[in-house]
Amino acid sequence: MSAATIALIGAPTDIGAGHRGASMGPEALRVAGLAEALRERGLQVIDAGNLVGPVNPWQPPTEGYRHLAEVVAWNRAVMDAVYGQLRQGRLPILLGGDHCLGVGSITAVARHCREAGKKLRILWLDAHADFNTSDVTPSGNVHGMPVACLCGLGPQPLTHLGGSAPAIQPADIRQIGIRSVDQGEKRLVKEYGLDIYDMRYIDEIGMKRAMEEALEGVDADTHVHVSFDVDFLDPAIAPGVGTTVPGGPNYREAQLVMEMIADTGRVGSIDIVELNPAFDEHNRTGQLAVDLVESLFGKSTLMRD
Ligand code: B3U
Ligand code: MN
Ligand code: MN
Repeated sequence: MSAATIALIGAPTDIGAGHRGASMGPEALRVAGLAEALRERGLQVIDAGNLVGPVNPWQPPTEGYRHLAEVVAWNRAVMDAVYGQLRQGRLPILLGGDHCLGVGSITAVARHCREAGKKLRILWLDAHADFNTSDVTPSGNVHGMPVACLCGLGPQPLTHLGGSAPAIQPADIRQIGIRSVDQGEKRLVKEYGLDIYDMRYIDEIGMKRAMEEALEGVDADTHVHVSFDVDFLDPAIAPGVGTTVPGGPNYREAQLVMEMIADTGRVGSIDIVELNPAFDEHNRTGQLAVDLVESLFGKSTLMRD
């Protein structure tokens, strides 16, 4: 079976973030050789270039949100681009940009799955649960809210980006690596019954078993979407993000996560978000992200090829 052509989609914005610089993420991933690395694995890759959207006005929150109109505009562009690539049978990789763009990306993926009669499994790799609302957010930054928006909790233009709401059910998503959840956010994730594999749980049972549980039920009819927030990784190996949280997966654990996802053979779309070159050291976090995405496409660290 020939693998789907991969389409890289750049979304150079930090519109939902608390620090400037994630707008440079797409270029840092290109400079780190993402397309070339995947081609070397025998994959077909096209670079669809960068989307355009409003500049970041860098304003304080209004009614609990920073830059909501601009966030919506970027997410619309992302949704249309991701859906367009999926319709052509391609495997989109969204190069963010901050994680607010997960709303547009996953709304498109969910629509595609409905139309194709596929089950959806979202693997949300992140230090944060990203389940805040305007009532409980400590910052107003929409990159802390995309999972809530996708589950129907949030401002109407984001919850209804694809027409109807919610775009997904909490049961569609598994969150892995979580270690920073705000007070009000904790109550909400419990209320919505999110399946969270936090670092405490991973430390207790090990990454292998955690991933086996997170991937349980993935079968030939499942579309796996990987939403990879680079702050998932321990800051010791990935300093190039705006919001570092200590105690994340190390290099070996992160590789295992990617390899176990690759083994399903069901990856249909990916987000790489929150890479912030302004905080990086000679693009080492960008290079690590490329390395891990190679593993997501089957580059084994062991002799299994
Ligand atoms: N939970 C905090 C911080 C945060 C969420 N996502 C990131 N940072 N990257 C908030 O502002 O919502
Ligand atoms: Mn995130
Ligand atoms: Mn995060």
